[in-house]
Amino acid sequence: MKKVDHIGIAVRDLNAVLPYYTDTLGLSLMKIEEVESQKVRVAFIDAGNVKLELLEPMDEQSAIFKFLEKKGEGIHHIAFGVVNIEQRMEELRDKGVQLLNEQPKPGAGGAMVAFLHPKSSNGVLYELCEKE
Ligand code: CMX
Repeated sequence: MKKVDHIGIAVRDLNAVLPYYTDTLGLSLMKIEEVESQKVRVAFIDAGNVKLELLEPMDEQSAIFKFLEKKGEGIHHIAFGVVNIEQRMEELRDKGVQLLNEQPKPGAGGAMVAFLHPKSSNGVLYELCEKE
């Protein structure tokens, strides 16, 4: 678990914030997609050695909706790229880390993802993310 794959950032309105990333910061938009399983519309921004994942809630059931209501826009999670996500999850469980998923779920970009509870990660929501 040595590589950060992306940083998730909660936003209220994807279309409204995109020009800040592309025009003001001069970064490239890689793609926009809807992730039904997480109820989010996401844009991936190429930030060189890491991606920024802008997350807009699709509805009020989305974890991002609740986050925005409580904390407002900002950094939501940090995702580690992993190989063999199920094994990583088992190792972390054995070390007493609380996982938010029993099994990996389909995430953005065709990845399988799982989340670690911020309460057992010193206040940070971490994601494990395995690409095919
Ligand atoms: N980072 C750090 N702490 C967070 C947090 C975050 N993103 N979201 C919530 N918390 C903290 C809250 O501040 C709260 O702490 P206190 O009890 O000290 O106030 C605690 O976690 C519980 O938070 P809550 O607002 O009551 O929210 P829930 O318990 O309903 O849910 C969480 C929190 C993390 C369990 C839930 O959001 C979750 O299951 N997340 C995983 C899935 C997800 O985030 N999906 C969206 C991204 C999808 C994608 O990347 O594709």
